[in-house]
Amino acid sequence: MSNIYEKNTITEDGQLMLKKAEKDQIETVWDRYQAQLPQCGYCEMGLSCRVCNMGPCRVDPFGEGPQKGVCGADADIIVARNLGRMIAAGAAAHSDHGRDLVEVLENVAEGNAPGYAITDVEKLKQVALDYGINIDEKAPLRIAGELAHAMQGDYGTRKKELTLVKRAPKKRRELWRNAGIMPRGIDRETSEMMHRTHMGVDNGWQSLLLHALRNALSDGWGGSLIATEVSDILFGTPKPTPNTVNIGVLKEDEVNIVVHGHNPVVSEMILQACQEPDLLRMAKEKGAKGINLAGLCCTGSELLMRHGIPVAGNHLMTELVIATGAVEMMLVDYQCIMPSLGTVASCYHTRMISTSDKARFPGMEHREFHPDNSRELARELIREAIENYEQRGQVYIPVEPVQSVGGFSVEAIISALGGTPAPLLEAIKAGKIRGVAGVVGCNNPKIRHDHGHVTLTQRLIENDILVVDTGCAAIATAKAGLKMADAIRYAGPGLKEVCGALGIPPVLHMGSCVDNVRILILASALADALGCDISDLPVAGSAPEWYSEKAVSIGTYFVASGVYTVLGPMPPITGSMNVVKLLTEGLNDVVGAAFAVEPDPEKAALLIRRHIESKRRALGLDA
Ligand code: CUV
Ligand code: SF4
Repeated sequence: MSNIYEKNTITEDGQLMLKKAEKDQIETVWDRYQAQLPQCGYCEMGLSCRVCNMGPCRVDPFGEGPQKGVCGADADIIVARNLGRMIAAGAAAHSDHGRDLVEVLENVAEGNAPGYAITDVEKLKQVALDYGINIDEKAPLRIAGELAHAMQGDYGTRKKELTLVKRAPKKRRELWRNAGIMPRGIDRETSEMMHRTHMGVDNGWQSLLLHALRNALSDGWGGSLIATEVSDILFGTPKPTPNTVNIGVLKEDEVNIVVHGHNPVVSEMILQACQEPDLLRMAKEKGAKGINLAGLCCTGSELLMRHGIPVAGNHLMTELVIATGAVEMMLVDYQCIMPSLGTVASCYHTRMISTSDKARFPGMEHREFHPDNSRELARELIREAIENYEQRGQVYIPVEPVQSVGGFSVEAIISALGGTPAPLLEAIKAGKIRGVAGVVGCNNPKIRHDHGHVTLTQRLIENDILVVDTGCAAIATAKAGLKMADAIRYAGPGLKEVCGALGIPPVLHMGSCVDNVRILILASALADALGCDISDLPVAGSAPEWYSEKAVSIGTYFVASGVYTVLGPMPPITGSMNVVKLLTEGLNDVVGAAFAVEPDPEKAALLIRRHIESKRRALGLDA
């Protein structure tokens, strides 16, 4: 690693853009990270508490200073409470995203959402059946209305168990009931987490952590699953589609529109507007060859999965994309949108638009999308973006895009397998594929950008472990060329043979962060086919570069669902060895899986391989 650019990121586009940003005097996430060092040691260990106004308090990890907060809370309580609140925030974010989709579904049913429609009627019917809705002789819109209503019921307090947990293996559901962690209501579990962590409520670190599992399960088998299913119903269930990735997807001679955030509710309407003939004509009149839509982060993955729309980068690339000077307009909704973006854009001609009623950003113009105005507003904004093309200064797009294939919903994977999971199971049984690993989550300036995702994934596929990925991890491996049609050359002999025969890459893009539930559904299908629980399978999860509270919720519902999960960056829990031990060992006795933490992806790959091989032995697969 010869220079700071190479130290910060493994990507060529990232390195070149960092150099450009420095020349343009743009401050990036890496600069601000450096300025924060050393970060607060108490907070890093989870030992500071701001829950009430007798504090803030901190516990001295060396045993010299205070060992208790003003209220008397010790390190175990403070660490568990802090972690619980992280999970509550993450679960709330995913589940509120799901709620916004349910509202669109409801508006579609009522005829109040021009431009939106029911795209996958089959899926609508199948999910409605899961909800016990009678679909006989009912028009799709009527079913959609009833389904939206039933889903809203899952958010509240009317149920003993969330509806869609029925998709988990029977043994798993029994385990959740026995452990007292069956999620009941999506909002309820988050609300209860906030209640329990109020001063003077739950001061048992074990009971706090158990509820944290339930809270995360309400995200994974509730809010996120609803988000994915309703997105498929409204916008289509993804099928394998070719696409391109990295900053090279921006076009020098076209109007570049970038969508960033999470909810396809906005990005899908922008996509429609970008394809309108009159707007394309207008772009040509302004001297552009066309309108080029590209995505960032998870809303990028949503468009990539369903329409093969290119993705310009993942989390740490979002500032650098603007520094190309090539972006006419960036539209954001919510989550993972750095509040610095408006400042970066002020150095270029890029217009920054915030679109959600619940998310504002400095230096952005607020143009609010609602189901009834989305179509019109999207067209209006694209028109303004085209106008802005004339304001462009110098443009720097230093790389060529990389080819990749995305769109691997569970339905698409099963169909690639010929209609049943049996061929995948056979390949696993025969040992050609040793197991399956989900590699998910964010970027974090604490880890060299994309190094964790790409290195871990390479080591796994070399060793015949099929990788399924989502979110920023999925964009990282796509940029690294691991999802090209001929990426099987990087795979071990068994995986290469199986993927080659099926015509799929060894790394399958399964979508955005809410789509992590697709991984759970796939795991459940494998467990059901083998007649075992998820925790018996040769599968593992990993979040090599995670940063967000959502990722903590995801990791926790993976583990609570029985998936051994290796985190890259250490969560703020090291102030309590009791909490660390429970999460990394004790949970095995509760949910049959636990966390590990390993920032070095080479070592993380060994942990995962060891885990997968031990599960294979336990199932008698290599006897
Ligand atoms: Ni939702 S949560 S940085 S965009 S994956 Fe990317 Fe994914 Fe993490 Fe955010
Ligand atoms: Fe301090 Fe207790 Fe209040 Fe936390 S809840 S800030 S530890 S007094």
